[in-house]
Amino acid sequence: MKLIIAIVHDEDAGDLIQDLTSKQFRITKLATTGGFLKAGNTTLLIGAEDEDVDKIIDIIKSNCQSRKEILPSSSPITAATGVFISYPVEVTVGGATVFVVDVEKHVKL
Ligand code: 2BA
Repeated sequence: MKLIIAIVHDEDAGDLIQDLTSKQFRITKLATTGGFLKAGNTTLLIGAEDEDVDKIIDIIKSNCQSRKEILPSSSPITAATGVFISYPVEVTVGGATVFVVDVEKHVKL
């Protein structure tokens, strides 16, 4: 068994969850925050049989698109001008960031 940890954009999460659950995959949704942008994203925990992993990754791929996000960034106040300059930085976020890890034991009590 594997645990798939998928970090996806909040806007893609609803359709992805709908698609996964309609195909009988079990998921847990966590509200998470990206360390770099400090913006909300969604992390899904998906316990899956080994033979389903590629199928699930395909479903994630078909529901999650990459996006450009603008990160406001500021230069320090310069001694010469005393001016605080703000300039945007563009980063490309996702599709999805996916980790697949081995599950040593899975029990339901
Ligand atoms: P964030 O950490 O908010 O990162 C958002 C996007 O900012 C990243 O998109 C990447 O394009 C850029 N970015 C992140 N760190 C950067 C850095 N040090 N320098 C320059 N650009 C940087 P993605 O790579 O698609 O990541 C989307 C979200 O997935 C991340 O949100 C984070 O929550 C998660 N993530 C990505 N890689 C991870 C990893 N190795 N471990 C844990 N979480 C990860």
